[in-house]
Amino acid sequence: MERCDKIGKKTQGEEKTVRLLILNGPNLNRLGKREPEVYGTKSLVDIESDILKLATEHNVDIDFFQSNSEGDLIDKIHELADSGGDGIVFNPGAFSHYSIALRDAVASVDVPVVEIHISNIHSRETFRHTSIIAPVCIGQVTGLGVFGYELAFRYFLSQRKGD
Ligand code: CA2
Repeated sequence: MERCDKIGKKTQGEEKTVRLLILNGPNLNRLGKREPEVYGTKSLVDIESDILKLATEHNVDIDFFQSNSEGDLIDKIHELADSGGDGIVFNPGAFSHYSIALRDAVASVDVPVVEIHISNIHSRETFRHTSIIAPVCIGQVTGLGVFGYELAFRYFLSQRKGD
């Protein structure tokens, strides 16, 4: 059974275009600088350039956005949805654990969202065990390191119309 409708739009030449957003919340712009034992050694720029390479190979229209501000993340979610985007790979960072406003933003759009965490939030401090955003996402990847971004990206690829 499909978890969500197939994504993407047919263009004239029957090629399917898919538009995805890789969205990162607070402090993720600091990746690679500290705590490599928890988050690995890659910077956010490294992660984004790996995904951009994949997106180019698979003809996916991709956008990247990181912000430390709740409101900017909310605006970006609305913007992607209102402009007919197909999916969001979202690491909400610490907002996962307490931002009702971000949860509401995800719930307010039709666009499927996959939540990702680099670390395993369930094996860390108790305050990280709950994501209040996860229940309004179609799924969550946690604890698989930065590979989680690629897995979520590939999930959306698998959902492309005609694939
Ligand atoms: O594991 C994840 O991806 C997290 O979303 C990362 C957040 C954390 O608050 C979540 O509980 C789990 C932290 C963002 C990055 O924080 C840094 C801390 C030190 C060095 C670099 C980044």
